[in-house]
Amino acid sequence: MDEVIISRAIIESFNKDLLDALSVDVAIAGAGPSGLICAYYLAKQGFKVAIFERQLRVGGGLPGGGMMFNRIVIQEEAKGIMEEFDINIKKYKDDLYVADSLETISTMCSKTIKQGVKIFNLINVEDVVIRKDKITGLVLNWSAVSWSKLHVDPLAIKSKAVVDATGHDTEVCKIVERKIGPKLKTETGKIMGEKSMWVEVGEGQIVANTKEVYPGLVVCGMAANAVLGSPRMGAIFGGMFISGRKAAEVVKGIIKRK
Ligand code: 48F
Repeated sequence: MDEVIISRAIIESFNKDLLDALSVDVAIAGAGPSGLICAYYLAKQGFKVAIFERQLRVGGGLPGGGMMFNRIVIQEEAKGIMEEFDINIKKYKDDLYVADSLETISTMCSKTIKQGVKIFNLINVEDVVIRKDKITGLVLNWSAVSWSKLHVDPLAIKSKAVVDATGHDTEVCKIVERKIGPKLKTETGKIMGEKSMWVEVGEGQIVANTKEVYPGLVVCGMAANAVLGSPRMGAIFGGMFISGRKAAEVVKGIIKRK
């Protein structure tokens, strides 16, 4: 065993994947539940997908469950997605089920990677590439660079569609609004902003909010509700999952249109 061989194995293997990700069908910002599910359904249909996640770990808000009680609630409509991933759920009451948040996120992450999705953690999406009024890629840098505020120029990748799955922060849409002006497909052209918690309305609107908000850019998960001005919903995740699956269909439509 030689230290240099270990180093070479890591660098060569990672670089091969990163080079391959320079041109993908779909680039997703954020490896929370909606981003992972969107990626899974796209990869299952043969699309080449990369996710860029700025944290060390995947999962976004899911592992934390509700107020650090590591359980999530899902409703009947999302049961099929839990079954597809083979995640245990227990009926609680009426159409509500409870699942272990750690089992949920680890299984989703594992199955998404096994489906062929490349997930790059510790990489921050800091800008987009725009050509002829269309988003055509992402601009990336190491999270450590942005956190330490070092002045280091980023690198860029090309994609046929981009998904903003960055949750409450709607980071990609914020960049678009800042750089292009109020051109998002919302009432004002701007990010409408997330409203206070209202589970029924939030869960009811999230799927309709999952759409293309600028040519080549789709919003899903909590980002969809925040951009379109709908409420947050806390630790119920059915809407997030169904939004991720719908985003995959919206992206498919964009790619076919080209
Ligand atoms: O926040 P997050 O889990 O978003 P989601 O998939 O799910 C929302 C729920 O977790 C919860 C909820 C349930 O009702 O409201 O909040 O919509 O995952 C978003 C991920 O995006 C990453 C962030 O670290 C998180 O893991 N992220 C955010 N900004 C960037 C980013 C960025 N600029 N570049 C890369 N990743």
